[in-house]
Order: sequence, then structure tokens, then C-alpha cells
Amino acid sequence: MEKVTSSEPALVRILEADGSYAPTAAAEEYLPLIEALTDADLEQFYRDMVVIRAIDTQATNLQRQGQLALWPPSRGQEAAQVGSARAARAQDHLFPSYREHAVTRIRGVDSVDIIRVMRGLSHGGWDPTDPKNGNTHIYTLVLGSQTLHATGFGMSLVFDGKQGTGDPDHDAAVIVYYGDGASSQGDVHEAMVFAASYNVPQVFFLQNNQWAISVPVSTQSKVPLVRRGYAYGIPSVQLDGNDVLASYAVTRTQLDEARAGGGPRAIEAITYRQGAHTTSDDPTKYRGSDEEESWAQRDPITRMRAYLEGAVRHPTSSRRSRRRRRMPRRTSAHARWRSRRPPPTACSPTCTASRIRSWTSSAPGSPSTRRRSTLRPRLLSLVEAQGPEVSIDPRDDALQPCPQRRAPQGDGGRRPRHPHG
Ligand SMILES: Cc1ncc(C[n+]2csc(CCOP(=O)(O)OP(=O)(O)O)c2C)c(N)n1
Ligand SMILES: [Mg+2]
Repeated sequence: MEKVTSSEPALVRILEADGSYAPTAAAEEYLPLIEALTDADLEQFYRDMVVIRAIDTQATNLQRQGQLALWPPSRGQEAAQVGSARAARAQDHLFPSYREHAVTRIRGVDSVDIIRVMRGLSHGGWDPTDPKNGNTHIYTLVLGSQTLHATGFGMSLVFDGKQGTGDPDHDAAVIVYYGDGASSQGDVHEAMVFAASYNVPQVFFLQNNQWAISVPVSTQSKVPLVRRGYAYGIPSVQLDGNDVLASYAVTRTQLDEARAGGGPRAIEAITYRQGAHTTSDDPTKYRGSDEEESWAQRDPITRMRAYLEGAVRHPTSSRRSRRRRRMPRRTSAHARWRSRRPPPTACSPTCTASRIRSWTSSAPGSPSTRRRSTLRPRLLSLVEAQGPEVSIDPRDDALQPCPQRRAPQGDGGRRPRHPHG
């Protein structure tokens, strides 16, 4: 039995912070999945991260302009989210927390629907049963409760015989996202007990972004959080959450195992919340700029960009590298496109969706950019149609409490029983 004081868990990392391809020993078993990725897949990962950062930046700015009540920035966590969401199959169900803007977008949820929630115009944002939303369940702000929702849903997959049949198009799994702070909630532990007991096809995806508002992860746990899964008999892996390839490969493996009837799996993705907890938070009150700067050096988008730019290719042992050695002069379509047109500096605060839009639409083999091309105008129209001109008037009937909740006149202050409890 492993002692909790023994060596650190083996970290799965494929790309170093500088973009070099340098798999750790724990990553070796995942390399066939990486080698199977096409250039188009790699570009898609990068594009996903860049686009969601642009949306995240715009939404943060909209909040600062008073157009949204609140925004929880996802900046810094793009690789963990993109890799894991791209690893899921269409029939899988995803249960986000409240910061999974990349996950939801990849599954088809309109990012404007999240903005409507944060603007107070919608309670849920989207319909998880609508096929266009890719089995993405709604954001959950009550910490950890979505892990139980996911486990319950996963139990239904077991009871309905939708896992372990061996048919990859039929078997399904659930993946639930939660944070280091949420990992201290009883709900998460109860979910793990039930998931293990009922052999639920579930991946517990913990994004350890180092902070639960102002509480550091060192306060949440005296051992690496990945070890919590071990206690329930759940095979668990720790990965570099700023490496989109590691996130993709491990999640893909775990989802495949879960779907095949292997029971639950768990991931601790080590990442960092680069922004504030939400726009109501001021992180300068509890953490230093040295820490922020050191994590900025490990930025997930910069890392993938450096890799795609070809600073360091796959090692000589890989099939990809052998292929490239045989064709040393051949440049990929992506490399040719890039040399003509470098990407915008997506990481800067001035990055806008329109710049990203024009860049992504010029990419070779790019999927339809119709949705992206309408994003910027739609964000603006949200502001214009429901912002300055149409102010939210608290005197509107729609914003009044139910009349039956008002204290009745002349009854000595006693309220009648409300029909809805
Ligand atoms: C049950 C519950 N308790 C407290 C809160 C208040 N709260 C909101 S976010 C948060 C911190 C969550 O940290 P973490 O799980 O690490 O997720 P992160 O915000 O870092 O993504 C807290 C305490 C809540 N929403 N729900
Ligand atoms: Mg956290």
C-alpha cells in the first residue's frame, strides 16, 4: 500500500512549457493517441483555445462596462478544458461547473447563452436535452453538486445497459468538472463512493487551478488531490493541465475505459486561474505578482503555439518524426499558411473576436466559421439591444415579486399561505 508521504504522483506531460515535445515517463503509454492526431486536429485544439480566450476577454470587458452582473474568467485553463472536451464522444454527457466556457462551446453550446445567464436574463442558459447542445448539462454554482448529478446520470447508463457492451457507438460515459475547492465538498466524496460502488462510467475531471477564491490549494488538502480518487478505488491520473495534448490523451483513455465497463476514473489537471475568481474578486489581495508571472510562463496557448510553430518536433522515436525525417523539405499546409499569416497575439487583452475570426477563417481545412463569424456582431447586438437603449427597469411588472407574496393589508401582518410553498 502506498504511503501518503511517499514520492509525488507521476505527472503526465507531453509538451514542456516552451512547447518542446518531451513526454514524461508517465506519458509514454498515451503517445500512440498523440501520434494518431492529424495536423488538423492539432490546429483545432489551438484554435479552440484562442477563440475561447477571445470570448472570455470580451465577456470580462462587458462586465467591466456594466453589461453583465458577473463573469468567471477561464483564462489559463483552456488546455485542460479543450483537451478533455475534444476527447469526449458525441454520446457522452458533460456536467460543467461554472468556468467551463471552452468545454461548453466545443460541445455546441452558444457562448452567448452563458452571457445571458451572467446578465441575469436566463436561469439556466441552454436546454441540455436539445441535441445542438451536445449533452452539455447546465452550469452549476453550488460547489460539487454537479458531481452527484453526473453520478446519478451515469448510474442510469448502467441500469439501461448503455456501457460495457463493446459497441463504441452505443456505450456512453459522463464527465464531470469541478475545482480544487469543490473537492472538499461532501458531495464529491459521496459521488465517488456511489460511482465506485455501482461501477459508473464516469470521469471525475478536477481542475486544480491553485485557488478556491482566496484559499490556496495547500489548505484544501495535505496530499496531492489526485490521491483522493485512490481512496475510493478509482484509478486516478495527475496531468499537466496547461498541456492540451496531455489533457486530451488521458481523458480520451479514461473515457474509453469507463465506457467499456471499467468503472469510474479520475483526473487532477494541474493548471492556474490567471484571472480573478470572478469579476467581483481582486486577486491582488491574496496572491503575488511573482506567482502570476511564473504561471504566465506556462501559458497553455503560448505552449501549443510554440509547438505548432515547430520549435521542437516529435522525438526521433515517433512515427510522426520518422515520417518527417523522410520528407525533410516538405512543409505542412499549416506551416505554409502560418508563414504567410502569423496568428494575432491572442493572449493580449486587446485581442478581439473579430481578429480571431478573420484569422481562423483563413486557415486551410478550417471547419465552417459561420458561428465564429457571427460571434462579434452578436455580442455587440446583445449590448445594443438590451443594454443602453433598453435599460432594465426594476419597476417593470416582470421584475416584481409574485403579488401573492406581498403582505396582505389589514390582517395584522399575517401572510396567507403561498400556493407555491
Ligand atoms: C456549496 C457552496 N459553498 C460555497 C460556495 C461559494 N463559492 C463559490 S466559488 C467558490 C470557490 C470554488 O473554488 P474551486 O472549486 O477551486 O473552483 P474555481 O472557482 O477555482 O474554478 C466558493 C467557495 C458555493 N458556490 N457553493
Ligand atoms: Mg480552484
